[in-house]
Amino acid sequence: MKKVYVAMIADLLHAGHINILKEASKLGSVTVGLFTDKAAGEIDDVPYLDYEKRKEVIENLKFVEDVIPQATSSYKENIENLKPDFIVHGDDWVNNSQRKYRDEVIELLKEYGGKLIEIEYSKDINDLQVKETMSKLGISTGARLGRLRKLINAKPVVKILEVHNALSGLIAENAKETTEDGSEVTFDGMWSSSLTDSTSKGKPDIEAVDTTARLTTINEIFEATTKPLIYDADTGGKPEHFEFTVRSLERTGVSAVIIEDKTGLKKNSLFGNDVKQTQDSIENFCHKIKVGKSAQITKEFMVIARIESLILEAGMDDALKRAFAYVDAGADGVMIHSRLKDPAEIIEFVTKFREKDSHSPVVVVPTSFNSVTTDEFAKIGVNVVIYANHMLRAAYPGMMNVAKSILKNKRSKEAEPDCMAIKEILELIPGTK
Ligand code: SPV
Ligand code: MG
Repeated sequence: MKKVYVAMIADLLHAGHINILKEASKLGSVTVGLFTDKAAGEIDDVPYLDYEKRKEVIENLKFVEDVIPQATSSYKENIENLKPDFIVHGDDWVNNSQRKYRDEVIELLKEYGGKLIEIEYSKDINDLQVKETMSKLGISTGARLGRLRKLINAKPVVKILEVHNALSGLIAENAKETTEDGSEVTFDGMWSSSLTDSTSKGKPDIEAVDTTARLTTINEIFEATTKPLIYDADTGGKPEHFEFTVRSLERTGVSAVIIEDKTGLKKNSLFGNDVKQTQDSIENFCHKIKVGKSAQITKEFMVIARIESLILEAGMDDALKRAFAYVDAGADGVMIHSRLKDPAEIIEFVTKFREKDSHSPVVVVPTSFNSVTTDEFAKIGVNVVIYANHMLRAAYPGMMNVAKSILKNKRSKEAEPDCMAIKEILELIPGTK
């Protein structure tokens, strides 16, 4: 009996998968290399169902003899161990971001005379279409909430975009780009920024917009999107109040809250010491973290502690001391902030933190140190990168320029090229026709 190897993620099993497995079984005994969540994360596709659940489905298919994990997006290890006579794959990878793995497979098979069989990719049904249909149906509160932890565990780095209303939420949901290496990339989730939510409500970023108003924005965003959201809760307020904030966020389906270790009247961090800002004591802030952690009901919700030592020029040692203390107090991760253009202090912090703590998630907000790429952050051990204010900062100048152009020209004709076409806006939101 010939050995046949088929690698798949099989998150949402459909006729396309069955066709490949059926064809593969005609060649011999089929072993499925089931992508682990981490392996799928490497190709920017984190499954909704975890490995064990997917395995249960696949191993019960009549075309499948055995299921083994494929732990990386490269097929090398499993090919070398198994030496299959055939590898069967859809022909879609000839031209997509997985081409490099295809090239490697061809090289490896050549070494012992194995053969690659490519089956015509089912255009009428594929993963992307199924996922798009699913996202139109929406997502349950619990599934959205739990998604962030899954993404952090599976992906080299999680990319988060600021949102301040449903429309910017739709950009985070739908924006897609192909990078230089041919990979198709999307954002993984959203950031409800205190700065941009306050600004879009015409208020300063000083905790003046209350939690109810913030949650109204989030509910509007959640009606139009499916991706997970991280909530900027400023200082978290008094511990007694933070307890209720955690409950409300969880009930809404928010995945994580970030609180910063400041006290008194909060000002935006990017002011640094240009304005009066006071850092909380380690003891008080650890207490607040503990209150938040004991208030949550689900096991997936995350309380992330944000360290302001570099912002307030309290030094690297203070930043690290606080990071370890906050993790000990139960924080599910730390966010380190800096307002310097030079990323050196952020890199130093992450490197030193990782020397002692290899697993706690680290979050960065590269508004000032914007020269570093998400891949570079991933390499030094950052887990989550938040682009914290860019949607609102992009929208405002566009709107102001058009408003001024109408005033200047006493008509809107000149502003038209800077506006989205009417046809486009009419069709932007599905269901308007
Ligand atoms: C926010 O987006 O509101 C933040 C990040 O807290 S920063 O503005 O950089 O402080
Ligand atoms: Mg903020």
